[in-house]
Amino acid sequence: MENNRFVSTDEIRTRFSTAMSDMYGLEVPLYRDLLELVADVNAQTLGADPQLQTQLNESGEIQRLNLERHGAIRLGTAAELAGIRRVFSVMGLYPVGYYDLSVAGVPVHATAFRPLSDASLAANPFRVFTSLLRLELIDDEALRAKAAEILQKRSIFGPRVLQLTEQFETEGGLNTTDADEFVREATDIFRWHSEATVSIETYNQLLAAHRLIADVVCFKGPHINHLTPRTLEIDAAQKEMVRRNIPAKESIEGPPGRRHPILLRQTSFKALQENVTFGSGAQKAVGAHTARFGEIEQRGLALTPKGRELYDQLLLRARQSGQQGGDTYEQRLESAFSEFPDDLPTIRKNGLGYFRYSLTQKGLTAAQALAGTTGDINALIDGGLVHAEPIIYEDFLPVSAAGIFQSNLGGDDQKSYKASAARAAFEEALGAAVNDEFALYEQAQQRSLDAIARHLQK
Ligand code: OOG
Ligand code: NI
Repeated sequence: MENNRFVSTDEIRTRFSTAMSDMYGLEVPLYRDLLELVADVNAQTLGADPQLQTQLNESGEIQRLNLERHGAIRLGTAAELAGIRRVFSVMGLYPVGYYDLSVAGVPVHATAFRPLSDASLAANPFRVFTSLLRLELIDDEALRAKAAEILQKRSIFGPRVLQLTEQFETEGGLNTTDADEFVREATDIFRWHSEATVSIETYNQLLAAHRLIADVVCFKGPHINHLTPRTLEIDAAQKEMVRRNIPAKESIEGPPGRRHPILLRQTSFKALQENVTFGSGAQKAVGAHTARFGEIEQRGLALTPKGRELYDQLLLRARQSGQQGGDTYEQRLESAFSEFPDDLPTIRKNGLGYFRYSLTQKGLTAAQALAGTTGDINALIDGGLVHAEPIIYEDFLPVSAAGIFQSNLGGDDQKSYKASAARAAFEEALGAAVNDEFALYEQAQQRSLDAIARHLQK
């Protein structure tokens, strides 16, 4: 009874992701065009593929499809990251995975805040790629100190969002009115501010060190830099972007197109130039800043460590074979990935991906007869008693993330940092360990197997 006073964290997340989408749509109208495009492509894809429609209906995926989005934010200090962790936990978002972007010449490291349980992912899988700036990677000592000082002075959280977060933590939830207020206040953290907090000189200095440093340091808060809807057919979405005159990037990131999609594939439209006012009084100046963009993604099967290793290997091969031959990147990618099996039984039997198992109608009827047998899963599948459904990848591509960063910062300068993962420092700033994504998929798979075993034991 007690808990009925509270709305669920899933519900708060849905209200939040809707509010964010509405806000971003007002800030970046091209994002609304993208949503429309994705809805059109999805409707067309489903219309043309009744089998896919049935599969999405059966797995419940269909319910979340139009709600599904991810966003990305970039934070400046450890305190901001720790605060964001508390705010996000009110909406059932928890840190998963560690992403070291220094390998790609981007001075940040990151985690993905996302729901963990099957039920919460099904209710609304909204996720936020959250980066933390690594000032220690700025070589110029004076500039580093200046950036730190600017960041120390800002407070990205309003008092009310912190109060409501604390109330959630002490009381165990928020009622519907408080949840609405929380959502309004939390959305406000990620709003765009067209007035920079620094002079144009400081902005340019930071921009020269790295475009991303300027993006994080010079503004009042961590503006949401993109929101990404999920499409069922990214090749069609990419073509459609071009047809509708949306300034799409040249190629799709991630694995090539396949019959059975793996991990995720992403494309985007290029970052917008937006007017910004710098400084005040006599120093006031008008300039521009490039940060915000639009992105579309298609999600596929979650890979096991073995599958991920094969993926990394093939991707590297496609990239490195660039020098020789006249093939396009797409062709090289296709040819490298011909080594990655593209039928579900082979993927499954080779342990390359995660699956969710369930008894079929036939299996449910036969369960009594099978009672007490140990149930070799492959035999049960071959006998048509058990169905294996790919588990969808809920995370981000490290390499793709870097590509997206690079292509959307607006410049083509390639910085390089000595690759230096600093996971321990990141977790200390976060105030918690990040969850292991492989363990989460493994557990989801195991839970489905346990449920079958329990059924057979009855
Ligand atoms: C985040 C880039 C990562 C993705 O989809 O891989 C990302 C950023 O630019 O801040 O969103
Ligand atoms: Ni993204």
